Amino acid sequence: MDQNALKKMAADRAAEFVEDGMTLGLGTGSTVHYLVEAIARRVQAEHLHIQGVSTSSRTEDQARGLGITMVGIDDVDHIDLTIDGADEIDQHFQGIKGGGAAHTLEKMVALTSAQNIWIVDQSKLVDTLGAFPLPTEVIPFGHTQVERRLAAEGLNPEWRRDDQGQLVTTHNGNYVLDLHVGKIAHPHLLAQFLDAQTGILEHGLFLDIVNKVVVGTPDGTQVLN
Ligand code: ABF
Repeated sequence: MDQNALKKMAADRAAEFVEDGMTLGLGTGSTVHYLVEAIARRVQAEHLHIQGVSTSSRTEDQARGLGITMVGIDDVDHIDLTIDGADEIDQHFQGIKGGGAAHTLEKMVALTSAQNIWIVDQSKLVDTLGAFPLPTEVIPFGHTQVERRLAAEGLNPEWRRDDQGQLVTTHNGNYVLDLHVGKIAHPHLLAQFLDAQTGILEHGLFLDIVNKVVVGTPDGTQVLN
């Protein structure tokens, strides 16, 4: 069964956790693309009254186009449930996100949510975080100084570039610096270090955030709590 089929499996299962009346956080990525389709089907079939808060213009456009009411994060006083993808999840439910360059908005929405669910295919489950390069969002002013500082710490920073070799910019107009750090034995310590770095707006370590993980596997969907 190919990876997309496993992603769709997880997304379809996670859509079942959506309840009428919810304010939903909608993540970003290819797995979430399937999720938004599944939620839209339920909204139409069951006449659900929900409103969505997006984490990227990609998700916003897709959801609106499928008839889901979308509101801004500053138009709501809470989010009941956020469902998002992830790049890596370890056995302690710690994660790396940001492969889609949307991790700052994703973390803002996640931290505003009463419940968080991640939807992944089984390839995202790892013993230890770090095989996936850790994304950081860096403001343009002084970005080369940030790179120099992180390189001196042995974090192997690499600017994320598009197919034309141009620096990728985020929704906020910042750059993405991916850290090739290998196995992250103590993610909380690395998160604390990155949180203290002037110039780094946000990093992709999502620690102590998720409540439930829905995994697509060839043997069916697993819901991990
Ligand atoms: C998003 O989900 C990003 O943080 C992460 O990179 C992505 C996973 O992408 P996909 O679902 O396409 O594998 O939230």
